[in-house]
Amino acid sequence: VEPFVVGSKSFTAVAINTAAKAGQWIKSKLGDINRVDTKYSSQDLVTEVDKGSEKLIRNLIMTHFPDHSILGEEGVEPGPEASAKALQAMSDEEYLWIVDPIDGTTNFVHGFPFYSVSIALAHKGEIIVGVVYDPSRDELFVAEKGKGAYMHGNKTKVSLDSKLSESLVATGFPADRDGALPINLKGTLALAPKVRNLRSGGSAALHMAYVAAGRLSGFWEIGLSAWDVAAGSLLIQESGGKVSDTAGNPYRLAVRNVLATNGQIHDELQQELAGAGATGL
Ligand code: 2AM
Ligand code: CA
Ligand code: CA
Ligand code: CA
Repeated sequence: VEPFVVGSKSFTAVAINTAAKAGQWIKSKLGDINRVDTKYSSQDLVTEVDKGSEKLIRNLIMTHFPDHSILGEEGVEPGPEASAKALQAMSDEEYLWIVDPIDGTTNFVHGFPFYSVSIALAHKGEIIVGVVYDPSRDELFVAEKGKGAYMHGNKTKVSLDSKLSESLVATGFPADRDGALPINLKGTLALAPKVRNLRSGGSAALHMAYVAAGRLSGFWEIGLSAWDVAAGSLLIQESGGKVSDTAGNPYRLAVRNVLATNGQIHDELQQELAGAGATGL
């Protein structure tokens, strides 16, 4: 991957190095968690490993780019309003790093090996670097605006599936049982008979990396935050796919209800969600 270079420092190199270091550290802590706390709801989990990973990531980024700003999940009050507000307060920063220190904390807590570190860099609101790292498989997905997306030196490309009936589609079951979950279940009910099959791995960032790599045809989820999606959105765009909100409006950092596909099935999937009344709150 040819990195963006500013002076002698490469944004992409720092993003890669930081995600890899955090991911390896997280993996070393698997099965060694003393306490699981809950945040917004009883399904919304956080561990000292989430906080430690975010600290490690912040320290590394700040060492290289002391003038840059960092928006990280564990630096923000829990709940959807607080995360939207935090993003809004920072969205005018020239360089903003958007960090999910563990995406898939529930999996991490249970030892289900599908979790990731997600790091994106936005310049004046536009994402220019996106990295998602899966420590369980040692897979690193990297995208640079206008320069393509890669997994370990190989260009990633979205799948060619052109119909829902030939598509493997993932979703996420939100922790918010009163709000987002019932909506997601409506969409699931509508789509399950139409697609080849559904999957739900439990890491939005990794699902998006899989859409970029052609392993999934599409993905949607209700009630996400910027750090779940930012890096994955660039991976998909640079792999030839499409990212929008579930109503079909173009992706932007504030999107909470995400629809991400190979492009081919985008409209069909969007119409099914809309028809089921499952595009959001
Ligand atoms: P997290 O593990 O970083 O919290 C699972 O459906 C996906 O939803 C994961 O990417 C998870 O990210 C994300 N998610 C967003 N909000 C959540 C919440 N309040 N509780 C749990 N998972 C949440
Ligand atoms: Ca979380
Ligand atoms: Ca997350
Ligand atoms: Ca997280």
